[in-house]
Amino acid sequence: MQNLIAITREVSPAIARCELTHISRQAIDVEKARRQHLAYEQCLAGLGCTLVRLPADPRLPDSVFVEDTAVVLDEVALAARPGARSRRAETKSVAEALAAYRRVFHIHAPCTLDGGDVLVVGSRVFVGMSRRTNQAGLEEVRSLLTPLGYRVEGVPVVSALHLKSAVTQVAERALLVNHNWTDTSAFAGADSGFELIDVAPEEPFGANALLIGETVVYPEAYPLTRRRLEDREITVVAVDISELAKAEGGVTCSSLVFRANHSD
Ligand code: CIR
Repeated sequence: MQNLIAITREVSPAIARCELTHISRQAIDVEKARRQHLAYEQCLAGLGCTLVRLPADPRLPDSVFVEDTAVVLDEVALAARPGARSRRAETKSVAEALAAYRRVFHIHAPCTLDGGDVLVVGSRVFVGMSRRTNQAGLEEVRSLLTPLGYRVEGVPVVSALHLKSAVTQVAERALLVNHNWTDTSAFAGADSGFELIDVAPEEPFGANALLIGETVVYPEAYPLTRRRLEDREITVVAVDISELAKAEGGVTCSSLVFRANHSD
């Protein structure tokens, strides 16, 4: 089994003040969110991840969503510069934790980049052009990663928070997509090599899945889409993330999963 690391962060006691873009504010039960997050972490551990758990920060409401603070590749890590001002201070502690595993490059102003907008599939890097990630952010990722052999492409995000709200990898050559939320032409076509699996129309938020090895960690809330994955022989482990979903979080958002060593 690969030696995988999962960086996570405890739920902030201030999560009620989280950023919200596409859903309206509902009360969040912090204790329940913590229990669900713990079960999620245990799920990652059960899939072979060694957890690196960062402490909660009462000044940073959204800090449980570590995915947005960095992008980790085999060779390097990028410390992001989140599009939401309230989230910028989240990157420091994550970058410090990442420094034990990777050389860390920092994304600087005027670039903005949320890790949730970066989908890496093999040597292809898709960067969502969203409200959180700007053109300068895309160009900076391109200039840092092209010399390492990655092909970096911008993808318009139409009405989702992040690219990975609308498309994620669920098998070596398969992507789960919500066609209404992003332009899927970058992934489609005979030469792309990707099978595109649509979310069930009743489950528009169902395109966010977390692939670890050959298992997909997936929200309990979307059984119809889950069946579509299982019908294709994809192994799915369901987790209940209902409280963090009220903060617009999905299953990829709450961890950064990567190989401990480049050679693994
Ligand atoms: C935010 O709006 O930034 C948080 N409330 C939710 C972030 C979710 N992260 C993600 O999709 N990668």
